[in-house]
Amino acid sequence: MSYPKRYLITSALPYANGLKHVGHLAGAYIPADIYVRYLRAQKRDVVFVCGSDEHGTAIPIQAMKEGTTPQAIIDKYHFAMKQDFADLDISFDIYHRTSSPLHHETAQEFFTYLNDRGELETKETEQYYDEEAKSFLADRYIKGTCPNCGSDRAFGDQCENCGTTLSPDELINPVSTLSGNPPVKKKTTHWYLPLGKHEQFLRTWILEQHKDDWRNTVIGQCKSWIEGGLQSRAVTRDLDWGIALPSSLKGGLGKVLYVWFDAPIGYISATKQWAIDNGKDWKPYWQDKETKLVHFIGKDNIVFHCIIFPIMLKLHGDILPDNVPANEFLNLEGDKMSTSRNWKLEMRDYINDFVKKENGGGQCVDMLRYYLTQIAPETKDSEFTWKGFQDAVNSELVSVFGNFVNRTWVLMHKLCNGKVPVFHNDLIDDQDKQLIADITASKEKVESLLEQYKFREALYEVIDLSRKGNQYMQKKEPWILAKKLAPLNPPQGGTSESGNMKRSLNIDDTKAPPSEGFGEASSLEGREAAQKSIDNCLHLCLQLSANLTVLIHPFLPNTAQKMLHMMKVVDKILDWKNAGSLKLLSVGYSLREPQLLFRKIEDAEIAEQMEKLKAGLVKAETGSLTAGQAGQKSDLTPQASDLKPQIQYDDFTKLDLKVATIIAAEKVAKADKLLKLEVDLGFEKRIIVSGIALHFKPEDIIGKQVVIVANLAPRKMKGIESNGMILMAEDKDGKLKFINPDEASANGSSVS
Ligand code: B3M
Ligand code: ZN
Repeated sequence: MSYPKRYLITSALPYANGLKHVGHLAGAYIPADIYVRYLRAQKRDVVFVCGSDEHGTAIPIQAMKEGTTPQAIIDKYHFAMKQDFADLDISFDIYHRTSSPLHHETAQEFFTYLNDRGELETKETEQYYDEEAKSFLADRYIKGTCPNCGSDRAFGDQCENCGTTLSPDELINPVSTLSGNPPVKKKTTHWYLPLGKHEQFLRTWILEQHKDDWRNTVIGQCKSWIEGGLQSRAVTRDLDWGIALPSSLKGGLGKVLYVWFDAPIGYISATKQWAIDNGKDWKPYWQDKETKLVHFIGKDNIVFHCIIFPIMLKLHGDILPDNVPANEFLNLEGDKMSTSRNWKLEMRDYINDFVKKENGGGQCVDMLRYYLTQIAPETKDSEFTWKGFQDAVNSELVSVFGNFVNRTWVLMHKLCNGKVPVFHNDLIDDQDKQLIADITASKEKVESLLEQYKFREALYEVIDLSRKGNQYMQKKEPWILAKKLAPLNPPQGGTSESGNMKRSLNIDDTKAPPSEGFGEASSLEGREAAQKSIDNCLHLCLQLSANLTVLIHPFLPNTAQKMLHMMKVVDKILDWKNAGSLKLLSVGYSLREPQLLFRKIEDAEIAEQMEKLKAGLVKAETGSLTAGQAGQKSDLTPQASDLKPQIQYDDFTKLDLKVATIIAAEKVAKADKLLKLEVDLGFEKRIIVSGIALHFKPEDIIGKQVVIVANLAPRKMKGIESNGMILMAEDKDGKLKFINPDEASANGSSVS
């Protein structure tokens, strides 16, 4: 089989606007790391690049939330994310950042190259502009009323209440989030990448050439984009955070590259920086057809990596990705992971609670890597549960893999003087032959699965091989054979060492056969035969352990290192070509004492994590009115809804909040969402029109006590003057609820 000359492997560049959770880890980082470690073990020429994505509106929005500058935000999260990846042993060759001057230059050069060759179009459009802030407004910077559900907290790109995708023009009563003023329309010119021109190329390249080797989920998304009609995409923005357009460009002043134009170019600039740091040439990695480029991403990034970036690469004369093994999403305990609802497990939380704990370290890193690979959302969404994590660790890593290696070592020390015993060929039996066949076959199996990005199945094969080792040992029962050696080598029943051995072998004295066999074993031949059987069994189990070290290494690097230490061998043994060999450990070589590879996960640890998760959710729900809705979305979308800019006490006192009782309610004609309510304020009755008809039946709410904004300027809706606003919160499912006092209050009393 011939392999590509070199590999360039990328993981999605995470936005530097917040810490990332284990869903991201499972989607784009662990699979890439497994693949890269495997390629390195194959001695292939591979570079693994990643870095922080530091542009786009997500950054200044986060800065507003945290009351700081965009620069402070990217510095904070860039270094924090870099540390998280390092703590979880994601072995990037470089973790770069898109705010670097090298990246700015590279992205500008790329844009200029395409523009100079006439591959971009320009179009003049009208866009919302904030005259006070002197700034065009990105869609996310405009708020207003949703034309679909009537929520007054919709953004210019999407309503978080009903999930509808919007354009700023569709918002009713739009206001700028920068100044709070209604924005005005102003002409602006932008550069567009005409995707439609490349439709035929995409059809041939994806739908024909890659129809069999790309994942179905990826092909499916590409197909629906292509069939849905490819629109031109603006690649520039009016924004003051990002990569400025080249200064020579007419009309480019004050504009930046769209973040999704510059971010994937980040893979190229990261490669350049890696080459500078290592005295290499970056060009072949992006320009030589013999390079295999693979992008590891989550499913929400498919269109950018399979359609838009490849068109850019083609136009720029670069190579195209050979595969984009995108993963689906990982849910958590039955619900979508969500930053705003705090329903998530951040990498940092796991690191603090497990890896950095006294009994944590590398084994806890590997436990997480194991579980996330075992449940990897390769073909459909999957689910992280703490119970599942505990089961995977305790009943697979500890009881199968760890147990096999441990009992092999304990027995080898006990019965073979701590040395690799000889294999007596003349005594080979069918069980030995079967195990040898399994060892030899597993290399091919694991390798072929890894080459196809089937990491779940590949890991299963490795664990299954250790399971076969256990079964083999169970059949061979060296601990029973050991009894036949007894007269010459009496068991040290009372010592802690043999107690240890029993524990780790799960041997129960009461179940061991009685010692009548001893008489028979006392013959020299009997003893020799028993020793030879033991030798053969442990010889094979040790060779199998060495094989497992090679095979498990891409998945669980810390475990492999521990096993290397126990075998007193160096990294060289991890060469992939060693897998399948039955000569990895030389006869007579003495090995170290065993170390436990994995500890058990206790019930209490799981309970504690569940408590934490729930406590986080409670906090988020009480902390924000829109928390429920935000949770319906992937948290990769910026969530600006949680916190508004700070106000002064005086601003607050301008609001007149009062208790009132709904005394009449009816639907408003020709408006699905509106109810006309009459409320009693004690000192007066008045009419309020409210967009809650989808949530409440008029007859159900009469008599309810509510809180209203009593001094809101009157506004006409469907011809009816509305005098005030009713305060609402949303529950977890996005249903509206009234805010009402604990116990009945006097109508007209102030809320403060
Ligand atoms: N930062 C989106 C994300 O984190 C984006 C990926 C860029 S990859 C070039 O999902
Ligand atoms: Zn809506």
